[in-house]
Amino acid sequence: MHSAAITGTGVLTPSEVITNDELVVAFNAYADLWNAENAAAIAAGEVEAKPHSAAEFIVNASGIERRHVLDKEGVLDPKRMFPRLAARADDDPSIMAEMALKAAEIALAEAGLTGADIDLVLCAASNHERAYPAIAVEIQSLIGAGGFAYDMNVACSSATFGIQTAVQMVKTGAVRRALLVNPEICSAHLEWRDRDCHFIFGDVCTAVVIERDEGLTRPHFKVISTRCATQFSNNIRNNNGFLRRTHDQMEDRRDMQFMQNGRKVFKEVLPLVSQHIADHLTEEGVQAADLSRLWLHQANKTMNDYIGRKVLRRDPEPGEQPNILQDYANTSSAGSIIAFSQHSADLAPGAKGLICSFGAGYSVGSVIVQRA
Ligand code: CO8
Repeated sequence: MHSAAITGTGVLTPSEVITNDELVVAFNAYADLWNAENAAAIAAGEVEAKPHSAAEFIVNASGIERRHVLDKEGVLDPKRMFPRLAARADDDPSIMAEMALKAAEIALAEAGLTGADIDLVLCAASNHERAYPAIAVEIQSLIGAGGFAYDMNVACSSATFGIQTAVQMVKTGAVRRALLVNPEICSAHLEWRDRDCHFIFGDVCTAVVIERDEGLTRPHFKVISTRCATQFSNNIRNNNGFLRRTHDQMEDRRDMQFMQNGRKVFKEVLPLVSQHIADHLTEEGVQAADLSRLWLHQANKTMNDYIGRKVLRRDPEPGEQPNILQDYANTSSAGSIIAFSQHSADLAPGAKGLICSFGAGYSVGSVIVQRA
C-alpha cells in the first residue's frame, strides 16, 4: 500500500456578488408582485400572502453576508428569480467543465503538475448539468489527462467522499495522481422565491490534487485517514430527475428545486457529525488537542461553532476553525475545501487538521491531514 497526499488546491470564485441587502430588496419586490397578482385569493383565504425577507434575519440565522453567483441579474430580477445562463453548443465546453478548468489550473500549478500528469479525474458535485457523458470525462479531455474519469454526487459531502475515493485509489496503486473538482452551481437549483432558503447558497468551484506520497518536494498535506458515513433522510431533498416526463409532471413545482426542513437538519446532523468526528479521531489515535485546525462544511455559523466546541471540548481560538460562509454562503461540497485552501498554508510542518463536510443524504465525510 502507498500513502497519499494533497499537493494542490484551487478555488474559482465567480466575480458577481449578491449582498443580503440586494437579495432582500429583490425578494421583497417579487413577494409584493406575487401578492398583488394573487390579491383576490389571499383575501378569500385560499392562499397565504408571501411575507417579506429580512437581511438581519439572514445574518443572525446563518452568518451569511453575501454570495458569489454566475449570474446576478437573473437572480435579482423580481419577475424571474433564477440565473440566466446561455445554452451552449455540444462542441463548446460545458459550464461545469469551464469552472473546473479554472480551479484545476490553480491546483495543478500549486502541485507543480500539468493535466498530462493526472490519471484520474473526479467531478464531484451536488448536481450535474447533464446526464451523460460524464462532465469528468470532458474535463479529462480538456486538460489532457490520461487514465479515466467519472462523476460523483453525494450532495454537500461530494468533495470529501471524492477525496476518500481518490485516496483509496492512490493507496492501492490503481492511480498515481488524481484531480478532484467540485463545480457547484447552487444558484441554478436554489428556490430564490422561498424566503426560508433564498439566502443559503452561492456558486463556486474547488479543485484538489491528490498524489502518491513519494518524492514530493513541495509543501503538502499527508492524508492520514478518511472516513465516510451516510444515513437516509428526506429532510434535504430535490425531486427533479429524468422520470419527470414519465410522471406528466413538467410544471414548475416547488420540489423541483432544493427543499429542506432546516430546523430538523440542524438538530439531527449536529450529533451525527460530532459523533462521526469523535469516532474518526479515536480510530486513528488522534487526540482533539492534536488538531491545529478544523475546516468544516460551510452551511451555518452556529452549527460550526457548536461542532468546534464539541470536537475540541472548548471554544475554538480565532483562526482555529475558519469560516468562509460569510463571503461565499453555503457552496455545498466546495465549502470545506475553500476553507482548507484559503486557511492552511500557514500551518507548521507536523501540524494536524481535519476537513469535514455534512449535508443531504444525510452524509458526513472527514479527512485527517498533516502538514509536511
Ligand atoms: N427573513 C425573515 N424571516 C424569515 C426568513 C427570512 N428570510 N426565513 C424564515 N424566516 C422566519 C420563519 O418563517 C420563522 O418564523 P416563525 O417562527 O414565525 O415560524 C422564523 O423566521 C425562524 O425560521 P427557521 O426556523 O427556518 O430559522 P432557523 O433559525 O432554523 O434558521 C436555517 C434557518 C439558517 C436554514 C437553519 O435552520 C439552518 O442552517 N439549518 C441547517 C441547514 C443545513 O445545514 N442544511 C444543509 C443543506 S445543504 C446540502 O446538504 C447540500 C444540498 C445540495 C445543494 C443545493 C443547492 C441549491
